[in-house]
Parts: sequence; C-alpha cells; structure tokens
Amino acid sequence: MATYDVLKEAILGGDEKEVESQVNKALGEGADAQDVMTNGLIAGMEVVGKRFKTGEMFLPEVLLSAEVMHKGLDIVNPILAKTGGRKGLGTVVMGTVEGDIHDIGKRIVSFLLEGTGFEVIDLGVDVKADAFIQAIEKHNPNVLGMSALLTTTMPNMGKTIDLLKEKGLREKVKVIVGGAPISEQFAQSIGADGYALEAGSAVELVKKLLAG
Ligand code: B1M
Repeated sequence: MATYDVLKEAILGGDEKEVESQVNKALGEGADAQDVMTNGLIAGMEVVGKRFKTGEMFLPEVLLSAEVMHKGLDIVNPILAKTGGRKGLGTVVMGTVEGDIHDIGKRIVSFLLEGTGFEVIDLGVDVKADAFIQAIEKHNPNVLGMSALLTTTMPNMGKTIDLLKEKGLREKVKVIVGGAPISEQFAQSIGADGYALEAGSAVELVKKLLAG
C-alpha cells in the first residue's frame, strides 16, 4: 500500500508540481483514486490543520497548501466521477453557509459523493439561505448538504432549515450538516436529518437517509 509521505510533504511545502507528480505517480502505479484522496490529500491537509493550530504554520502557508491540495483533487475527481458517476443514486445540493469561505472539507465530501454515484450541485462558499432555497427549487435534490467551519457561521445552517420550512420545502429534501465545529447534538437542535464527522461517513449517511 502506498504511504504518500512525499505527497503529504509536498502539500505541507505548497509544491504544486510535486503534488501533481505524486498523485499521477500513485495513480500510475495502480493506487485507487479514493485512496489517494483519503490517505494522501486529505491526510496531508489534516497535518496542515494540526500545524496551523499549534502555530507551526501560518495563514499564507495554509492557503498555499490548500491550493496545491486542490490541484491534486482536480486530478482524482474526474476519475472518481467516472467510476461512480453513472450509478444515478440521487442528487445532492451542497454548499458552505453564509459568512464562511472554508471549502476544502466540503469539496472532499462532494467529490466522494460524486465518486459514489450521486450528482452533486456544489454552490460553493458563502451561500445565503435564499440561494440554497433557489437551488432546491431549481434542482429538486434528494439531499441538501451544508458545511460550516466557524462557530460564528454554524447558526446559518439553522436559518436555512427555518427558511425551508417557511417555503414548504422541508419535507421534500433530507438535510445533512457537517464541518469541524458541528456535532450530532447541534444537528438535532436545528432540525437536520443527520450529521457526519467526516467525508466517508457523509456518504454512508446520505445512502442511509435515502434508503429509508
Ligand atoms: Co480557517 N479557521 N479561518 N481558514 N481554517 C479554522 C476553521 C479554525 C479552526 C483555525 C483555528 O483557529 N484553529 C478557525 C475557526 C475557529 C472557530 O470558529 N471555532 C478558523 C478561523 C478563525 C478562520 C478565520 C476567521 C481567520 C481570520 O481571518 N482571522 C478566517 C475566516 C474566513 C471565513 O470563512 N469568513 C479563516 C480563513 C481560512 C483560510 C481562507 C486561510 C483557509 C480556508 C481555505 C479554503 O477552504 N479554501 C482556512 C483553513 C485552511 C483553516 C484550517 C487550518 C483547516 C480547515 C481544513 O481545510 N481542514 C482550520 C483549522 C483546522 O481545521 N484544524 C481553520 C481540512 C478539511 C479536510 O477538514 O474542513 O474539517 P474539514 O472537513 C472535514 C470534516 O469537517 C467533514 O468532512 C471533511 C473531510 O473529512 N465535513 C463535512 C466538512 N463539511 C462537511 C459537510 C458534511 C459532512 C461532513 O455534510 C454536508
């Protein structure tokens, strides 16, 4: 099994060329795209998160790491979409809530869902409750997924759910929430259908909600 040590170092060092080269190398050697994403790219970004927390890395470096990690995701995503994309399991509208521009985790969740066979409409970051509603009216998804990384933006998830109720749309769509500060308890308190700690369990959660 690949160890991805060089890939992780390249993410930490913000080395775009090395990230692309390591991802292509791993894939060329037969590594599974999902494995490259989870154990290489996500794992690398987790180290970045930890070093930022302990003050070993600063914002500009973190941003650079995030950018080069996205370059790696851009390589694995089409492969994941191709292998799972035709299963037609359902549609998920996804976005990071208003006031919040963190998108790495949300993109990973989206990519994994696509890789599993869901169509994902990713609204991006800083998505207002109104914009979620418009997307639900337009795409009629099975699931709405909201991500938040800031304690200050978490309440915007609840605002979106309240607006869904107001518009008579709440029963038409399952709502899942996630992001580092989110908990099962918080999800329940705002009336979401489910919470996932990380991307893999988000996929399982969506499948479970749509199964029954
Ligand atoms: Co920000 N930031 N940041 N940041 N940033 C955090 C979140 C913070 C914890 C850092 C810290 O202080 N230790 C802190 C939040 C504190 C809090 O509210 N409790 C913080 C802060 C304060 C800020 C700013 C306010 C800093 C400032 O300007 N003073 C600012 C806010 C900007 C804004 O949003 N308005 C800010 C800005 C930024 C950057 C732009 C520099 C950059 C984001 C770049 C980008 O996303 N394009 C950034 C980053 C990178 C981080 C950290 C270092 C890493 C986040 C990340 O990408 N993790 C983060 C510290 C940390 O987490 N240790 C931090 C990796 C990613 C794979 O994990 O996003 O948790 P995560 O996603 C996981 C799960 O949470 C889950 O699955 C994912 C994959 O397994 N998940 C879901 C996520 N969404 C889900 C949705 C689901 C289900 C599961 O269903 C729908």
